[in-house]
Amino acid sequence: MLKKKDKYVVAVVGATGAVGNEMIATLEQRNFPVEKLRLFASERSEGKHLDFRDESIKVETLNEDSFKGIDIALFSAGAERSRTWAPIAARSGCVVVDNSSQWRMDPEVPLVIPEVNPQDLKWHKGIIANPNCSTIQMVVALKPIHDAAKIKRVVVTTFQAVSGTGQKAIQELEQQVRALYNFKEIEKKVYPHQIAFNVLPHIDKFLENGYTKEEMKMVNETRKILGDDSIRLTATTVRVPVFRGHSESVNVETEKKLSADECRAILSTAPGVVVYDAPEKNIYPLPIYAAGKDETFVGRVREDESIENGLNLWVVSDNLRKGAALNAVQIAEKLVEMAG
Ligand code: NAP
Ligand code: 12T
Repeated sequence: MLKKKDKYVVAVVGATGAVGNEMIATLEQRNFPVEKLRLFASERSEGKHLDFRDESIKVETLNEDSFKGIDIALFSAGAERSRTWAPIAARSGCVVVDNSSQWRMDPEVPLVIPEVNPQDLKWHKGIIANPNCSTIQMVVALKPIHDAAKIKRVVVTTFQAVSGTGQKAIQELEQQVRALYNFKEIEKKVYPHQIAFNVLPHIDKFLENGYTKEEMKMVNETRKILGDDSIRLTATTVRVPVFRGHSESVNVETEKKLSADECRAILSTAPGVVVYDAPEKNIYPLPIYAAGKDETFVGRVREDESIENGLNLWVVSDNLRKGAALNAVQIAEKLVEMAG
């Protein structure tokens, strides 16, 4: 449990990455009560410094004693590092908010979206998991609908930005676009196919059931967060040549009937949601406008005319903000609020 203090010693593990960078910026922008910030990355980053407020902070490598004196550690250095280091950090008395997939489905680890299930923070044992980016924005939009009309089934297709895969994928899209404009050969290192001007129905690795791991994360994490295993859900996750901002086409079947107007009204008062829905004026959520913002934008709300009680939604959010860094910092803020 976090002890009440005026200010906390905070660590970011994976500080030089796409999510880590955003975590540092988010801590600063939200004025998190940081006493001291410690930054960790691999040996590759030795000697690097990163800015926080008006300080330049040296990036360190991890060792068994790294977490001594740290109150809260935000992890974004990949599942393998989380497997090894999160338990070591927790044993040092530090509360870990982990962004990787390593601990999400562990029954001992709460999986939390602060707007949806903050109560689950009460039973943490030192590690708290941040859900997958695609799951977070979908569930932020689904929760108020579930409360109002009980969701029976969800069919979701995602359109995911390359920044979800990290710095190397951002560079890969940039370099492929540049190469193609110069009639040069493209290089493929991160994705198995060209991502520039293409669409790949493949995120994370394939599993034996023919789905990808990303698709099954959406199914299993949603049930855990909503605490409802009766919800049926099926996903297709797709990579698109967008730098920042995941988009999702979400089809929902509910027990109770909700009209499109009722759904918009419910969503317009939901925490973290902005309804952006005026198709007659070409107004609907777009990743280029969601990038850099905190909210989850919902538009194209319409009834699914093929079933009794169905809705279609278009849900867009910044995968590095609400999908990762912001959700993690909001968890830390809740922990501070709850600290005794
Ligand atoms: P990234 O840009 O590739 O950054 C990876 C970070 O991990 C870098 O800071 C890297 O340091 C560090 N790292 C690698 N090996 C390390 C080691 N042995 N010890 C310490 N640090 C090490 O990746 P990213 O996109 O930021 O993603 C990082 C993690 O966040 C992944 O687990 C990913 O699954 C997760 N993630 C979660 C969500 C979400 O849905 N909540 C969204 C995106 C990503 P160097 O710069 O020194 O190599
Ligand atoms: N492979 O946090 O490639 O489990 O976009 C998030 C994003 C894993 C995760 C991606 C991934 C995660 C991606």
